Amino acid sequence: MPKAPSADADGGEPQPVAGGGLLHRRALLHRGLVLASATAAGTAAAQTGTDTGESRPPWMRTPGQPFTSYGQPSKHEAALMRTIAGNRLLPGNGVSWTPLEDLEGMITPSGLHFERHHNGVPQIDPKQHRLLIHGLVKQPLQFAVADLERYPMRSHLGFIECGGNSNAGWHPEPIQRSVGGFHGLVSCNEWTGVPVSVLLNEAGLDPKAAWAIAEGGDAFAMNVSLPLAKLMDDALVALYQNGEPIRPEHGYPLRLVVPGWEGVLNVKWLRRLHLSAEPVMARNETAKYTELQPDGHARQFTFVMEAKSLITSPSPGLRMHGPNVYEIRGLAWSGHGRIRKVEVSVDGSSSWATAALQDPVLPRCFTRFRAAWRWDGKPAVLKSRATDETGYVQPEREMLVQERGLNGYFHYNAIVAWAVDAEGALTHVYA
Ligand SMILES: Nc1nc2c(c(=O)[nH]1)N[C@H]1C(S)=C(S)[C@@H](COP(=O)(O)O)O[C@H]1N2
Ligand SMILES: [Mo]
Repeated sequence: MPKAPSADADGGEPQPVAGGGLLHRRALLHRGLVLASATAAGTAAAQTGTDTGESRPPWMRTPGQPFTSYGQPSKHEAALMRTIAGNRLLPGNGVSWTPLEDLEGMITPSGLHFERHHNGVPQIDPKQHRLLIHGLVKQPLQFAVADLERYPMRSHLGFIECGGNSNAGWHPEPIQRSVGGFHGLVSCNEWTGVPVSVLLNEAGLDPKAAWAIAEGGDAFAMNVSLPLAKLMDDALVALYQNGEPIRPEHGYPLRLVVPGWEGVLNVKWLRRLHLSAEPVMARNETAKYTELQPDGHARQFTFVMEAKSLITSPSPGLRMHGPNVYEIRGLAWSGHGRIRKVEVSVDGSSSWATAALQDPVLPRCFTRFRAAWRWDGKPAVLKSRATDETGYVQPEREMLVQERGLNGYFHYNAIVAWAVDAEGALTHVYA
């Protein structure tokens, strides 16, 4: 087999593949590369495993805790939590952010999935809850949750992202927050339920039906219009989140899941699908989730979340610990399908190296990327750039602002830059 010249399998020095010390994406798998953070094992008994009795740590000297009926995180991880930004007068209206910088892999734990509620979390009795399908159908139908349980199900492993996620990126000055506090209105879960197409086919579609108005069973009775073609393609009436019944804050007992499309369309506590010929022009598709562009026209029905990526580590709030080899870690996703490529730059876009994509790479789903970086201790500017399977490339901020102006509020997906100073501190910059 030909040897990759830049990632020497024999333990030689991995060679840079881009400016600033970015190494080949396979470099981290090779011997030659010492991350030098473990303490060298000495000869003390604990380090050789021959310690006994009092010399062992306390948790090895008494029996452990008994079983728990529902597991909880370690008490040492009590700081791992969502950041809440509720409305003072109406605490049920607001958001909570996922701490993206503290998580690994591609799945967001259910308890850390971001939240966006317009009027709080309804406490729904699943026995009383119904889903009504009506309007331009041959036969209106009503489903109890137990009825839906009997239909064939399917899972979608995918992200839900609020259309307003990352909107601080439109600020004239770069805001300084953690990755989660800036971009954490996106999370990735396994959603399982009944394909909407199965239920609509059972009701029988009137040929005039082109839209469905989905309504939630919260005190806001939030509603949105969805093109019928998307619902028939891959939308789900989800009952399960990460394998268990959906958490109350994410739509218990039923939620619409619309893969890759704006968060607001994923109606929680779903109670109605009203088939119609036209959209309903609800508040969340007219007053909100639309935006004025430089040419004076408003963008409306911007359903798909475009490709985006972020470096979650290192990132603002975290620190570099001296010159060394680091694994740059991040997340990429696209509402159009699979992520094809993520590139990383540590010299502010002068040069780019291709990051490794961790399997599985699924459509409309978080994709974890990793790149090896030998930091020499000098100031650097870190960026990541995603390309999806349609060939769409995540734009630099300047390009996005040129195209959309600064009246924007939604759909901010520009390349994000972190500056590293000589002390190893990170800040958000426009570069
Ligand atoms: N019924 C109902 N559905 C809703 C909302 C709501 O307030 N009520 N918020 C929407 C918005 S704007 C978003 S971004 C997502 C958030 O989903 P999550 O709270 O599960 O993350 O739910 C959407 N579905
Ligand atoms: Mo949203």
